[in-house]
Amino acid sequence: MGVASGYGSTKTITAVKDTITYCFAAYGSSNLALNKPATASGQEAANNIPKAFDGNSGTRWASNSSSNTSWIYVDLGAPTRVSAVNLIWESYAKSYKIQVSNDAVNWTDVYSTTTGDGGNDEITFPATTARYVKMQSVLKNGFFGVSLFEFAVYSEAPSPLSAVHFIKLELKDQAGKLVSDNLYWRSLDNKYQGLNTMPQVNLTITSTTEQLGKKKLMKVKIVNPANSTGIAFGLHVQLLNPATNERVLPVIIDDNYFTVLKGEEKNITIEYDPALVSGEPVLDVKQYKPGI
Ligand SMILES: [Ca+2]
Repeated sequence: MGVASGYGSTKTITAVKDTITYCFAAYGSSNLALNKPATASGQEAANNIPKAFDGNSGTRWASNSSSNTSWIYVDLGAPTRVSAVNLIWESYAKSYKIQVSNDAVNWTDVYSTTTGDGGNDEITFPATTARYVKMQSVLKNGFFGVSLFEFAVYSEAPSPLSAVHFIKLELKDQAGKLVSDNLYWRSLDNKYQGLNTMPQVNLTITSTTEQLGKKKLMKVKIVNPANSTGIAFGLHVQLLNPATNERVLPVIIDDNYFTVLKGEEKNITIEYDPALVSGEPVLDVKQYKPGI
């Protein structure tokens, strides 16, 4: 399916005891410039420098100058990998540069344009290491100076999400032990049509069976190879009677209708009564398809 190009991107959150909610962007990396100290060629009292870095696209920095060459830079605190900037303009520069530096004196251009048209500029450039990231105006557009609602800096370019996408949440304790593991699917348009066009994935399935009193216990390992075509969504596991192709019932399966991401595996057990099956049961694993 249209798996987000950000597939596999992860975000680790260090939660504090009693912190029960945490908001985070479900894509790309986080904004490195958020609430970081910054410097500019000038500012308006009401529209001051921090307002370009407050994560609020309703507040802005204004240069308070009619100069063409206003500038603003953020201090990330330490040399940091950067490869993308997002500018949300109020009053834009037609011609401007993005520059980086490690001493706020010597600046290197990583991006420049002479055809700026304001709005939202999502800029990417080859990854580099820098402590300071600057927007240097060369030619403003409006009568007044330049003004930015937001100036965000990323180590990785934010990836656009497909309409339907998956969110995997893992909760680990301080020792790194997995406490809970949940997978969610979400649709930006509330239609979930993308689930119907996901490719069927070639899974590697192996099983062993052992006697468990009068019952038998089948241990099943389902692997979604790292180079597969995508996510194995909504896997339905059942045992079939080889003679009739009918389901063997009842069986006790410790999980069902689960999803296995690329490069991951799932282990389940199926307990059944061999008296209900003539011969060896057939293990049937089906991925979600519309209509079944
Ligand atoms: Ca703002």
